[in-house]
Amino acid sequence: MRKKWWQDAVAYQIYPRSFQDSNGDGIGDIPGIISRLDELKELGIGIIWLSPVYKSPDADNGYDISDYCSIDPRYGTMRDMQKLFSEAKKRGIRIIMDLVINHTSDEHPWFRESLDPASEYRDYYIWQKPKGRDRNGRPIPPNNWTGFFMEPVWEYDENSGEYYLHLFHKKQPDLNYKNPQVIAEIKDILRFWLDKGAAGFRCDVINVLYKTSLEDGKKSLTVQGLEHYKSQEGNHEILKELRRDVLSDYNCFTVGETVMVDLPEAKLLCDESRGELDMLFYFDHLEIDRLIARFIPKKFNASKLLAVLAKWQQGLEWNAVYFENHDQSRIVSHFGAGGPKQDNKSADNWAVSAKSLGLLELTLKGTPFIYQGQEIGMTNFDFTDPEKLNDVESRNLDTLMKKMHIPAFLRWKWIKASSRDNARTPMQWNSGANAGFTTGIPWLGINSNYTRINYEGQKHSPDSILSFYKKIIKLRLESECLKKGDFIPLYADTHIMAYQRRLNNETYTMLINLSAKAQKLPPKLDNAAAGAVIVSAAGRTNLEGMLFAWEGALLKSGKAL
Ligand code: ISL
Ligand code: CA
Repeated sequence: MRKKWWQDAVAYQIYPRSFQDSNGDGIGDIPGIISRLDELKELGIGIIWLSPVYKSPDADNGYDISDYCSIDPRYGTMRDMQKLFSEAKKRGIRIIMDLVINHTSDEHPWFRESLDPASEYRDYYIWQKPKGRDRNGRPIPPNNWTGFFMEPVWEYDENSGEYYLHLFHKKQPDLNYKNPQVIAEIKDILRFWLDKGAAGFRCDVINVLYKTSLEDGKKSLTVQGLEHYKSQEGNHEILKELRRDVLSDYNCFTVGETVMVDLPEAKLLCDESRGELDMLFYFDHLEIDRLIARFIPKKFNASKLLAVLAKWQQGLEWNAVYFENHDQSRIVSHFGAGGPKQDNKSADNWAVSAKSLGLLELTLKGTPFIYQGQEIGMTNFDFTDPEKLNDVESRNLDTLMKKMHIPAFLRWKWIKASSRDNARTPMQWNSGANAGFTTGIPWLGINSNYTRINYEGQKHSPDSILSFYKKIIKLRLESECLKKGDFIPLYADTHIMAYQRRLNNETYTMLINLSAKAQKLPPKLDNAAAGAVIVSAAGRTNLEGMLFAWEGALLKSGKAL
């Protein structure tokens, strides 16, 4: 039996370039992370997921890797990395690495070699002849697939007269998982990091590795062609092989980022007896108020949120639980009072909703992942000039929408809602210059609200969002019921939702108001709401039959209700 230590910890995602700069070049780095480990320990963190720090030309901020076994000089050295492992270990914190193996950078030596059709590396990537020629003699791409970044997925190489496949940026060519040599290389990379001290991996887009066929896809508004490579049998086989041949030799775990995954697929990917992934990140809950994945905002409804959460909480043995990451909006700007659709006027509402959403995340079953800055209620970016956008996805989206003659105000509205830059603005440590992130010029604009929202300002205030997170993380870590108890949905309407967590004789009841108006609790919840209030985001000890605006409250009852 594997001891599943990852089920007893709270994880924290670090996006290194935006966390803490140590040398004034405006880019966060590994020594910067080391200097902040005490803060993470104090928060109660047991696992760090480190977004990529490998050598990369940065076409997609490190998710395009040109050397899997070396550290990009901007982030530091391998010695720094080793120090990070050991300093974290001293504080009881394990580190999982970001495993980006669907694609490499086009500057990776494998791809460079692969440009030569005669090279043994040619078959490391997916090269295809044109389908034919058009009337002007121009090559026609091998199929009709569309990609994740709103750009063509086939890039033509004049030299060899063939195309290579890239589901993401053209500087991110997809590896060919029909080639056993590729899998052998990946095993070496896994071993390299596990031997250095990694405690596992967050596996980037891990359900699209295996392209069963390269036939045309069904017409689709989102990613066309998906049915030929999403969660294929060949993909399951690869995951099993990596577990069997490498991962099982170590005391480690994997969390998959699985794009467009549905519950039946997820069940297979996480079924313990199959030996593939330990848990996965799904996207459904963050898309309840969005159209076309996360691009176009639509109305929020709490009962939809509860339905989606319940489906996954009850559908899988163990979930990876998250509300934010480096690709998503800040949760307080998305479901909370910091968002465009909500009342942004009152600082109280911002704080109460940030706390309530934290309470919601930390009272779900699974391993919670907190994203840097979430614990202080950081909000979406506030720059107003599209020129300031860094995210390649947003920039491509803007170009595409321009071609479709979508007016500028609408383009900006949608980009503001969906841009990955929302989560990528630098961490707000204090109210000093550049929010204490850097002494130089930050690589991406710092949100001007840093004088009001920052770590230092919240550290010593017992009522702050940060102090609240510390308190509920502690509560969770001490409760088997909150970590592992069953999830039972109780009630939801447009604004409020309620659920219980139960284990043996213990019952916790969670009530949350996701609206800007106070809400009466329905009579149906009389019994559930009769328990003792353990913690309320509005600081109350007695609910008196209602929830304040944005208030979340956790109650405890001696027995199941
Ligand atoms: O969120 C998305 C789909 O709506 C995409 O923006 C995102 O690219 C997708 O979730 C996959 O994300 C991961 O792989 C990408 C990288 O750009 C992301 O940062 C990473 O999290 C390619 O490696
Ligand atoms: Ca730096």
